[in-house]
Amino acid sequence: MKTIATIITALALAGHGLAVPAVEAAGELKARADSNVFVCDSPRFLDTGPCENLPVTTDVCRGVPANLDNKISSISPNSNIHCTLFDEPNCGGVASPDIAERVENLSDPRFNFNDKASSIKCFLK
Ligand SMILES: *[C@@H]1O[C@H](CO)[C@@H](O)[C@H](O)[C@H]1NC(C)=O
Ligand SMILES: [Ca+2]
Repeated sequence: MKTIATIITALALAGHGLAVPAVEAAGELKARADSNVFVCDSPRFLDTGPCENLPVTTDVCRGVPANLDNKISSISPNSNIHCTLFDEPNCGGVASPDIAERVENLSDPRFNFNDKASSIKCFLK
């Protein structure tokens, strides 16, 4: 037979369980946006290596294409977004500092993320 304490604990846990989906549901209401991030193998967006205009959905992690994996040296998010690079797939491992405008050279000590990115996640400004 359940004691009063067990029932109260169960009710408290159930209350907590209800609160989590409510928060997530609120998050779902926040608009996601499709945008783009321009990235290049070379610093200064030079065409001495491949460049790509990557489609991104805000708040959703995406992988860096194989031809630019561990190679991105310059990056320019669209003006409505800011982005974080990650050195592992699925936005794992080490995260870069926030990238809110074009960065011509990811070797810059403020970023120190040259030739490291394997995934990227962007957010609406
Ligand atoms: C990029 O930044 C690094 C570190 O400051 C520097 O050594 C390198 O010369 C820069 N590359 C270009 C192309 O500006
Ligand atoms: Ca590079």
